[in-house]
Amino acid sequence: MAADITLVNLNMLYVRYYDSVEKELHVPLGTLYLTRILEDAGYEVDFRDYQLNTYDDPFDAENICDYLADSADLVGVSVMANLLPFSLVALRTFKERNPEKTVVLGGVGPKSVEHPILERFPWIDAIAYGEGERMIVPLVEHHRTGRGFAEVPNMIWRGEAGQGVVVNPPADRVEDLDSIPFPAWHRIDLARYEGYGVMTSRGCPYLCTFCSVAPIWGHTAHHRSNANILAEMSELKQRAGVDLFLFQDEFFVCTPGQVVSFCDDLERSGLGVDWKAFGRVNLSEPKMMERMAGTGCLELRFGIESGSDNVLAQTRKGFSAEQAVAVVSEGVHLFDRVDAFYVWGFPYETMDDFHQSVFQMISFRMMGARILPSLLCFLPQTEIYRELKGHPLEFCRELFPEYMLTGHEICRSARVQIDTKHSSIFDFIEQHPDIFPGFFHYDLAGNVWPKLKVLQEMGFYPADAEDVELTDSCGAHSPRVAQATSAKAQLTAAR
Ligand code: B12
Ligand code: SF4
Repeated sequence: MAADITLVNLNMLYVRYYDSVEKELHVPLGTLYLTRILEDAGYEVDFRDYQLNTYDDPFDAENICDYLADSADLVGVSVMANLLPFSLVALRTFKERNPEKTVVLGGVGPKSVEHPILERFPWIDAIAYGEGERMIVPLVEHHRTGRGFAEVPNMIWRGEAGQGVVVNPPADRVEDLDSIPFPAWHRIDLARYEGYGVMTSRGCPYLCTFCSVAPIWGHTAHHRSNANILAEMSELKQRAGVDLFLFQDEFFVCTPGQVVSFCDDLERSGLGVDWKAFGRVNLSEPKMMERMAGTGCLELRFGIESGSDNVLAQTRKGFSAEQAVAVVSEGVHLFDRVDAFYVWGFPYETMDDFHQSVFQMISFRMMGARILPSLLCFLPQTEIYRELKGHPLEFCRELFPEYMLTGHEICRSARVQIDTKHSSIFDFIEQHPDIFPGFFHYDLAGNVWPKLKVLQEMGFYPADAEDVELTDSCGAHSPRVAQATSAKAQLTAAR
């Protein structure tokens, strides 16, 4: 029997550093959640994880066509912003060869640019927004029965002639996250993966202006119960011996009380596993961090963003540089590793502000924290992008915000190199700055280059291939436990 839908995960970590390709297989949560929902409702899902492809060049339209050669009539593709250009280009070829198939995009990549995508690229039939659990069953059912998209919630689609782009009303958010069944773990060979992510919550109530996650979930957070999270962890441990979990949600640390209660329940469960999580400076008090470290948390990651109170205030970060210093100095004595994420290149970040960040980064590095700077990325759903009010951004083929790798560039230090045979993808990005603003920069000459020079001089970007060996490709998600760097780790090693 032909499947009711082919669901493809295109969310992947793939970076070419010098001569090597860094790939890290992470469980594809979004599409596995949807697969499970559909299976429970009696539909047949052809689930495919493109992370497992074996093509020499995974980012070639021909290979995507080959990969989808025997797909169902309805094809749903999950994509992040970095692979949005490639996906759009590749799906064009796919649709040319399969005009009868319906192509639906989903995931965070098309967020806030659904209209121009549907207006300009007729080979995309519709784009899903919000939580897929709310719309995936009606999508498949209405497609099967020929009713189209008109009554499917959370859909944006191209209407009949003259109707333009139609935005269907949103479904309510899922408030009781425990009611969502666990991802369809039985559809993947768990043992092949390195990163086992778990989402303990959805959404974040803060209003950081550069954030691309909180707007996706509408600035409202919902949490799973401890029992529900632990049941998922236990299932993964039983199925595949998973003993390191990556809590991928931004608001795991929501209140110290909640985190301590989770640690208590984790200890009581006797699971005996390690984990990593994201924290928030103003919510991370010493007792809570102590409890986390005592129950297997190896790594806590903070979005510090800037060492300048001026920038912190303008980005509405909700804490001060002094608070960050207090929390990081405490954290490095408790965890094997503390990650400190910074964003640089804000339009209003003066060189003075920037130097305050660099000074703080150096201090934290000396304490053993791992410093992860990222050049500001103007994703379309962010407030900081809207604040530009049309101020033109600049494109530079040698330099992308770390985020925005398309798969074709070779990273050399902070610079990227592009083989001319792939230059059409970069032409495509340049032709659509409103769809792909994340690849563009604010004031290269006055803002980006001078700051990058300082960061390179201070060793925050790898200078050569050897340095790269020492760098984790994607600090935000790394499933590795080696190379502990904190004051705690140094102390343990010295004993
Ligand atoms: C886990 C994760 C990863 C994993 C993905 C694992 C995988 N195979 O799926 C890995 C490690 C690969 C990854 C990599 C990257 N990531 Co990441 N990642 C996340 C994280 C923390 C959680 C994603 C997740 O699992 N969510 C849980 C599921 C349930 O939600 P979901 O995927 O959105 O899916 C739901 C809906 O979107 C919808 N849906 C999803 N797909 C589809 C498809 C269809 C057809 C339909 C109808 C609906 C639908 O239904 C789902 C259920 O409700 C998010 C932050 C976040 N909170 O979202 C960042 C995030 C997605 N990542 C981001 C980025 C930028 C990256 C990188 C590009 C860069 C980086 N430095 O992190 C890299 C890729 C690097 C490279 N060069 O290749 C950004 C994306 C921004 C954007 N607008 O695209 C986010 C939002 C974080 C951020 N702001 O920095 N990431
Ligand atoms: S940057 Fe972090 S704290 Fe700020 S809104 Fe986004 S997820 Fe929330």
